[in-house]
Amino acid sequence: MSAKRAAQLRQELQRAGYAYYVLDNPIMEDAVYDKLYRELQELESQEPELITPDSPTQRVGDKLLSQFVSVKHNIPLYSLENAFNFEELTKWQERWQKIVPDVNNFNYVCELKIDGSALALTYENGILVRGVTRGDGTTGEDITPNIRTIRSIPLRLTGENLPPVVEVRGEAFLPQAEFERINLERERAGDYLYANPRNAAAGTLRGLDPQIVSQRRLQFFAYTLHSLGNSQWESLNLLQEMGFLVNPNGKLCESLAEVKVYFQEWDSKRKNLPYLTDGVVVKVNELELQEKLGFTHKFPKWAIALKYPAEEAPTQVIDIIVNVGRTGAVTPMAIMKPVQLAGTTVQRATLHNSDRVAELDVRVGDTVVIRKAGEIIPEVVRVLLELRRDHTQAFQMPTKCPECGSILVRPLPEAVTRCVNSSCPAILRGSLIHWSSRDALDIRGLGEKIAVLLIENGLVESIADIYDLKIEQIASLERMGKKSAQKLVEAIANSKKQPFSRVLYGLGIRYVGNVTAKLLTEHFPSLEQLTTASVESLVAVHGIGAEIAQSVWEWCQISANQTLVRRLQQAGLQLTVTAPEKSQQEQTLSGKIFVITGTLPSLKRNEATELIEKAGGKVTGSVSKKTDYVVVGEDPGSKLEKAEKLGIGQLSEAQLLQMVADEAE
Ligand code: 1X8
Repeated sequence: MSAKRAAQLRQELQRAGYAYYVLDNPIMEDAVYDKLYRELQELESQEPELITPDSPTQRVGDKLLSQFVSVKHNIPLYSLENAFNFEELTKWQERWQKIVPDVNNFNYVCELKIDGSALALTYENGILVRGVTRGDGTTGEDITPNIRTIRSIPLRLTGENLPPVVEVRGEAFLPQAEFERINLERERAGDYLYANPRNAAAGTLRGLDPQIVSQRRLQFFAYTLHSLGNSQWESLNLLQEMGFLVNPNGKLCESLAEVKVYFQEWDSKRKNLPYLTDGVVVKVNELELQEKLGFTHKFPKWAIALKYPAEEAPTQVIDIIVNVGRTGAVTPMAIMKPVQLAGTTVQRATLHNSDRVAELDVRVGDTVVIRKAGEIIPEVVRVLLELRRDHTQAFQMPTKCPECGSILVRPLPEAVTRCVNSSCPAILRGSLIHWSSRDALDIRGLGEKIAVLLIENGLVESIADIYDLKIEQIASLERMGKKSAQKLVEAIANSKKQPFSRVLYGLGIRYVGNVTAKLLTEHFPSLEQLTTASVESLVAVHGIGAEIAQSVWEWCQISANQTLVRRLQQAGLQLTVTAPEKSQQEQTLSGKIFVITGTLPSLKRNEATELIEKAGGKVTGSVSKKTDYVVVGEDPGSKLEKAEKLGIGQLSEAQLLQMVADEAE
């Protein structure tokens, strides 16, 4: 009686789990699942002989493991040879074609290379009996109890006429969001952080407590099937039929030309995936041909990994300097041995602030890992302490401004150290560069080099001074001809025609980005009105928060700023709105729809909403196909799941702030 009931429950729970974890298409309410699961547990505890190894209750063992046993792979589980460009890919083809000169009818299968941990699973009579890590390719570790916790790995294969022993290989990995959640948890617990999802997946799989492994939502993409089928493409289909999760993005290609297209297509598309990929695996499709080609002592000859340029790279710190920005903020920077990173040569990385430097404990001479996240300046991710030399010294933040010598201050609770000397040449230089930048007065030819020359030669002590510059003065500067001097003077004169909102943005008032500047000029159509406005009347403008209002008001109280404004007026700049300015156009997030889920690390939800709206975006409450981005915080809800399902781009708070950076500065 109860045996039959147990079998039915097992089957039904298996079906529901498969629908949920593999098909990503639930067929049962969570509460119903839980109820049935508990019923099965109950039956099994009353009659332990009812327990089968493929019962859903057997996913999570309650025994702590002591250590893992080494197991030799029947067929080596080698890593793949890498190709870093198409030339190397072509050479690979030439190499294998030499081995089989009479073969001219073949295909390739392209699959995304998942940044995880390779596993070999053995099924006997359809039941999972063993799971082994790659190890050194010849021998791995038997981690079966941990592997059983991965819900997208079937404990029993589906399908008829399966051979008595089936071996399946694939990649266990952590989705990016799960990786971040785990690291956050570890940070709270004071544990060291995993450097990337791959390390986190590998570390998790080798953990000795299956309960903990079970809480980390590892996933598994199956990609290799031994002893069945005639081609890789067929294998992928068979694996799917057996109940595995197979990455849906594989493609059958007829030539390297098609492989290239696939590779390029996925270079941008992969950024929207919820897991990391670092390249494309290219395999000869025909299994018979694969067998003929065989292996070198390290790699299969019939497959290669075509890698995307690394976004992280090791290099060495030559020096740590501090940079003083136009707001006086002092930023420590690492100067490094030049290194290739995501396609560009990098030799500087930001260390953000003194807290971050202390946390990293980065020192001159250290070997560090740097990373490029999006478009921003690369950052130092961590120090390879094992490679630290003797006699290195911890970095000390200077107490005096390296440019003007005045004492630096650090107004708590800010993490930022500042030079507060308003006539500091670094601040003047930064202000001038900002003034002439594209979104401000757009003065072509007045970049960093010229700004430095003008200031060093005493020609400019205030932004307003550039409007008094004479052609001869500029022409007398190092490496400046008469012609370029003439052009620069013209460009400066032309900037007087720029609208008031650009002037306001150019002044570089804290928190007044170009969007806020436009908003302010709409409500205060002259600088006169703006400088005499009260904090209350500023806050009254929809979209202007207390911080911005306070910042604007304070700026206006400073007499040096009042002098600057007067001089700009005399020079003939536009300090009133002449033609109506549109505020909805040219905004960074114009037309983009956002959904926020979870608790963000620093912004409150209404603050994030405000930021997005100020940059022209829209925030809605639920995820749909129309959503452009979800901003993901801690403990994200079902919105994230839905977004993942729809393949919608995800942003961290930091990335959101990056997107709206020029609004918030
Ligand atoms: C490693 C990987 C392979 C695939 C995806 N991701 C990987 N990390 C795949 O074939 N789809 S194959 C492989 C290996 O053979 N070492």
